[in-house]
Amino acid sequence: MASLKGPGAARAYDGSDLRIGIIHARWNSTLISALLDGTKKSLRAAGVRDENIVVSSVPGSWELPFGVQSPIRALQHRRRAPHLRNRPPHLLDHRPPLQPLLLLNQTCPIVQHLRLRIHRPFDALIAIGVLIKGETMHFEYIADAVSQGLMRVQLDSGVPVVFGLLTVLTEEQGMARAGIEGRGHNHGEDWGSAAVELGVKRRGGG
Ligand code: DLZ
Repeated sequence: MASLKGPGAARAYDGSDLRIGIIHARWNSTLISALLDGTKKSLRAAGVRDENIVVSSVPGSWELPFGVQSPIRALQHRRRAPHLRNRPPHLLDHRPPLQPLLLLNQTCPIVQHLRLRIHRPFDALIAIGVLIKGETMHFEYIADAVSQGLMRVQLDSGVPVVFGLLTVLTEEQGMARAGIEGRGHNHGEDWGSAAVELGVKRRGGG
């Protein structure tokens, strides 16, 4: 029988002009890797260009709210302090610094265009983590704090933060939700689609 779960059918949103940040935890790396692949697959399917998918990691899920907040803060800081604009991009932005190019020709339109892209904010962020319940209360504390933290970042900043945190009781439950070994459904695909839909809507589209 078909499952009733999931976001249901949505119209196709065009992500070709969106910039999406993915911040993932490194704990439970097999599951994370599959979820990351699923997320990128659906972003690309919606037209998001590879150069506009910026991936970064944090040690564990506990660090996800901070990891998601960092690029937003970095951009706000640059806006408030124009004299810092020529500094190398924030560590979440893996493209090389453009400083030498800027020194070479401050007025070149291509350089200006590239510089704008580097300083362009994210349209949506996706936080990915996997918490597997152990024998202690660790799971409950982290799950609750991370959920609250991610919600806070998205409401305080106005940048959509997709909740890609799996909170599972067993590894098997995680595998089914990461679509590993043909099992279940890869939830990362839903997270990518959600980011595109929210990014488009935030811009007033859809
Ligand atoms: C410590 C810990 C534990 C026990 N379990 C997980 C987990 O299942 N998933 C996860 O993403 N992270 C886990 N961590 C690490 C914490 O999230 C965090 O990285 C450390 O406590 C350091 O702050």
